[in-house]
Parts: sequence; structure tokens; C-alpha cells
Amino acid sequence: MDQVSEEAAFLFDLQGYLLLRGVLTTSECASLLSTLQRLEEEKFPDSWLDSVPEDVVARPTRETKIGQQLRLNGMPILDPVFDLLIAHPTITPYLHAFMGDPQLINTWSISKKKDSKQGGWHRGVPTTDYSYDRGMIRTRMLNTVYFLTDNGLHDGSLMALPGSHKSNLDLKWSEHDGLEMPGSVPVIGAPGDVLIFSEALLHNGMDKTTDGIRSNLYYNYVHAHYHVAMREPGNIHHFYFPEKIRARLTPEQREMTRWMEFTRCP
Ligand SMILES: O=C(O)CCC(=O)C(=O)O
Repeated sequence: MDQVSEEAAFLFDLQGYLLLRGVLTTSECASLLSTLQRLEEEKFPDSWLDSVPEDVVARPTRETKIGQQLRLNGMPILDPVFDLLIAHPTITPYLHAFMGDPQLINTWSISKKKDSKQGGWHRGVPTTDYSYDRGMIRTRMLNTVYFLTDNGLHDGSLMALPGSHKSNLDLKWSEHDGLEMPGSVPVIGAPGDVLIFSEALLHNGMDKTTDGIRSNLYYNYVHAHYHVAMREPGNIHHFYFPEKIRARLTPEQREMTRWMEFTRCP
């Protein structure tokens, strides 16, 4: 596990997540945030949606269906400033240590305003997609969340249920509101911090009761053998970068997106 300390591996395995402080510089956060804010004002024609079959669920580029929240999908497609996070040098060693052969799939942003309501407790993959075997931690899906603004207790921040990436029993998740979920904790951080978590971990977003906007970027990875197009066929447009985008990427970023070389997409 090059560059990932024994303590970090211990804690990731124990909790299902790590909060890494100060990964992005102030100026990196500022340029990511100002580009995001410019894009949030734009309209996207999404003509590709016309070729998606009616029975397939597809997300538009700009989503506003949750009150007081704005989500954009497919960040590097929208602006090259977001390439920086595809294979971030501080984060990449963790991806290799905890996944083996990570590949970037989904990228999105979530900006929340005051009165945005908490979501529901959920996990992206079952607990059987997390293992420790023959000295290796393996999570089939791992999410990385870059905080561009403060994620304080009342800012609509994430919350997590430590250990739930390998819990044996389920509760009725919808019956437990926010931090009333037994064992749950808020994940509080500052601009530039990065939360990395196994998608087998139960997580949720809290109510936002403060003024101002909380903006995060989400870069989600799967093991190379996991077939992303089968999982979410309607959203492949946001996952896949055509060669005209990949041509500008660094070798490390190309490696992290190499599944796209074998894929065609509308
Ligand atoms: O930032 C948040 O509010 C939570 C986002 C989340 O849980 C998700 O995108 O799966």
C-alpha cells in the first residue's frame, strides 16, 4: 500500500471512510468553485436524451428536482478545470490501496441552499462488495467528495454510519431521520478537505439551515471489472469522455479512464 499509512488503512477498514484534510489548495478550490458557479447558471440542451429509450431512467446534465439543490453531472465534460480530480495525486494511492484497479465512472456536483432537506440513508453497493482478504482491502465502488465550501454541522453536510460497509443487519433505513440513525456521525470539514468512502457505507446528507451555498464535487470509482454501463445505462453519457476530451488528459488520468477506450456512447 504505497503512500497509504497502516493507520489510514486501519481506520478506513474500521469506519468505511476517511476524511483527508487540506487536499486542495485555496486557489484550486477557488477556481473549481468559480467555474462550477458559472456552469450552474447555464442551460444544457441534452439532445442525447432523445436517443435514450423511454423505459430507461436518465439524468439531465442540470438537475433541480430536489428543492434548494442543484446537481450537475459529468464534470470534466463541462470544463477542463475538473480534470484535476480524475487522478488527484493525493487521492490516487488510496484508490489503488482500497480498490486494486480503480476506474472513474460518475462525476457530479451538489450545491445546496438554505432549507435544503436531508436525503435518505443509502449505500451504492451491497456490503458483499466490501472485503478484506489475503491482506487486501477491496471495495468495489469508492466515492471521493471534494469540499469546495465549508461543510459545517448545519450546512447540509454528509453524515455516515461508521462500520456499516460491513454490517450484518439492516434497519428500515427510511424510519431513521438524519442523525437519529443509531451510531451515525456528521462529516464536518473545510474547503479543500476530501471524504473518501466505500459505497457500501450507509451515508446521507443533512438539512441545511444556514445561509450561503454548500458546494461539493463527487468523483466515483469502480473496480475495472464492474460494468458501469449495465448498472446505469441511462447515465452513460455523463460517465463517458469521448477521445476529444481524453486527448487532453495526463497519462495518469487516461489510465483512470481507460475503460472508455472500449466503449461507444451516444
Ligand atoms: O452531499 C450530500 O448531501 C449527500 C450526497 C449523497 O449522498 C450522494 O450523492 O449519494
